[in-house]
Amino acid sequence: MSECLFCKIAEKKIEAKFVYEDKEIVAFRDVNPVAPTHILVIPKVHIENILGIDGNLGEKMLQVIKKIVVSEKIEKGFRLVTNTGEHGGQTVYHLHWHILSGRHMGWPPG
Ligand code: DGP
Repeated sequence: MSECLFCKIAEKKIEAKFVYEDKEIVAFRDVNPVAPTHILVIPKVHIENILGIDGNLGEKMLQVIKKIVVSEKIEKGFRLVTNTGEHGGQTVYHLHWHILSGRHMGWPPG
C-alpha cells in the first residue's frame, strides 16, 4: 500500500529506529513513546488489523515479540496492545503490536 506510513517504514522509505527485522516482520521504536520502552511490531505485508491475519503470521509475530522482550530485558513486566479500529483508538491502519514497558501500567486503560 503506497500511501501507508508503516509500509513505507517497512520498505525503509521513512526512517525509523529498527530493533528487529526478518523476511516477514519488522519492529522499531515508536516516534512518540508513552513508556520508557515503546516498540511497534508490524508485518511487512499490509494488513489493517488482526482480523486480516492469515496462516501462522499471528504466531510468528508473538515469537518475535518474545525475542524482543528478551533482547530489551523487559521480562519483569510489559504490556502488549493492538489498538483496533476507531473505537479501539487505532490511528495507523497497518497492524501493529505496541510493546510497552519500563513503568507501571494502570488498569483499566483509557
Ligand atoms: P495506534 O494509535 O495504536 O494506531 O499507534 C500508532 C503509533 O504509531 C503511535 O504510537 C505513534 C506511532 N507512529 C506514528 N507515526 C510514526 C512514525 O512516523 N514513526 C514511528 N516510529 N512511529 C510512528
